Amino acid sequence: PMSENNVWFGTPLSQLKRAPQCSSCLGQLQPERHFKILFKPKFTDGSIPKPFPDNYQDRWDSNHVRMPCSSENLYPVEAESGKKEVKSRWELIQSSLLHVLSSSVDLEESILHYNTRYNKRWNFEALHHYFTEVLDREESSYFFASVLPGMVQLALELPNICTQPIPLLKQNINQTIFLSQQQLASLLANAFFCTFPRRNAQQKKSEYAAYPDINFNRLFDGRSARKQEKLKCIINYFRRVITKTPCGTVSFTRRSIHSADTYPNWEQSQAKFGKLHVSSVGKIETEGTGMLQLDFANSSVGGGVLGQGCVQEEIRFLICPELIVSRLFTEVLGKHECLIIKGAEQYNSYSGYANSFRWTGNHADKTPRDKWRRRETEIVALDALHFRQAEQQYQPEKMKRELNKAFCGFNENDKPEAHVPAVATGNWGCGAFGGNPRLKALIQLMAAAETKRDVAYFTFHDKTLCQDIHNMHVFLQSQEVSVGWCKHAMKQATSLY
Ligand code: AR6
Repeated sequence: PMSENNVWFGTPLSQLKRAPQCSSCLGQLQPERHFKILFKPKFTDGSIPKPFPDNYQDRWDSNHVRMPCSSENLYPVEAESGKKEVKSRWELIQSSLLHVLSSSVDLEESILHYNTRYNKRWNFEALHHYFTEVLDREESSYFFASVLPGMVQLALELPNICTQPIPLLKQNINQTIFLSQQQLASLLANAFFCTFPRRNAQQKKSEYAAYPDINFNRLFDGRSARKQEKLKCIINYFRRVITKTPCGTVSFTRRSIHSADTYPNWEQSQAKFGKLHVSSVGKIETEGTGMLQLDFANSSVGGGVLGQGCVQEEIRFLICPELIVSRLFTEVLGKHECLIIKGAEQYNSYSGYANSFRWTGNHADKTPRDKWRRRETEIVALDALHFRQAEQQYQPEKMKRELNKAFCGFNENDKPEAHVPAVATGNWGCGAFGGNPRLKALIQLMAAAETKRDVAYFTFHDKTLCQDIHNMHVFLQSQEVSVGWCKHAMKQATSLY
């Protein structure tokens, strides 16, 4: 039943597996070696999960996030005598933020008070523009009278909200961190006020050089219209969480498959292609609810969300700002790694893309929660290779890298097939990263076949691509082509590269 006007082909979306319908029953949430749970995993209806342990534990080392409220967080200040001395930076932060802040100029001054080194280097143009030109006077005074004090309180409550040291998700270690949405909000408020220590230095040798930046100073800088839309998303998020603290949780899992023999021997693979829904309309985050949703990531997760970037990954992080917290503790992804985030809530609606991206208002997320209080939204951050020269992507080792990366993202070890939701994806690595969508579609279909997942593929308005991917899939299925044969054929076809 195909015509030129078809917007989708293949299996109807309604026949692909999604959570929660396909989910297996979760056991009791409890700490394990690779599970760090920062709250008490006993949930009572509607209440906010309580931090665990009861009292703040300070840990100032290279395996944990260095917290702004640590007693070891010291800062040089000039004493009245003119002599330099070191003071508790948290005290400095508290006293600056507890001033009455009634304009963005006050806010800038406060932030710089404990970031004096950046006095001349940071610029707050976007922030000033937002509060003087984008918001009208009334909206602006509402922010400084009602929202900002709530944000300050949320930030300064950090030692009562995040009591347990937060481990860093370092390369080559499989680990999951569970945080409550309240904890995420407090961490994000601190990021907004640029309080995280050691995260501003940009040098190659600085301690966090292999981590994304987390303090929001970059978001405040410059004149671009994009920043104004980003600020609308962020401020709406804070308005929401200070009005009503969300009671859910979110988990962040670093999955690292470093042993080569865990990867399929692609050329020997007998796996057959599964179901495909391919559509030129629809988006991963809307039509793909309950599926494993791809984040077309940068190895530094979140990419340019705090800067100029405004494509798939950045937009996802802006509509679901809790994702931004991953930047606090996720070391740059290695080639055999991905980050899986379960439970992030969507707070913002949007339209457009890149320069036409606009915040279009608040979004009320109705996604059900699982037994561990996470929204049934699963996102996998997968960084494709960035091809500056198109021919490079056909080199066998590049194709293998992308196959293995996709495998790492899709693989749920031994979970029975009935319990793995479909993958919701699209032109992964084919925008900013310059990949060929026909090759990348095939690579993703192969990895999905190997991990027994069905695929929902959104071509983002490209009807020809939609038809082509469908035709390719029909051929592969009707000829009962195996993944191994396919890999072999790709090698032959690209032997010139
Ligand atoms: N749903 C489905 N498809 C989409 C959506 C969506 N919501 N948004 C975009 N597309 P790109 P990359 C399609 O360029 O090439 C970021 O800065 C659309 O066709 O975001 O992997 C990251 O941080 C688009 O052209 O992904 C990385 O640094 C295509 O997906 C870098 O970009 C690719 O989107 C990753 O670049």
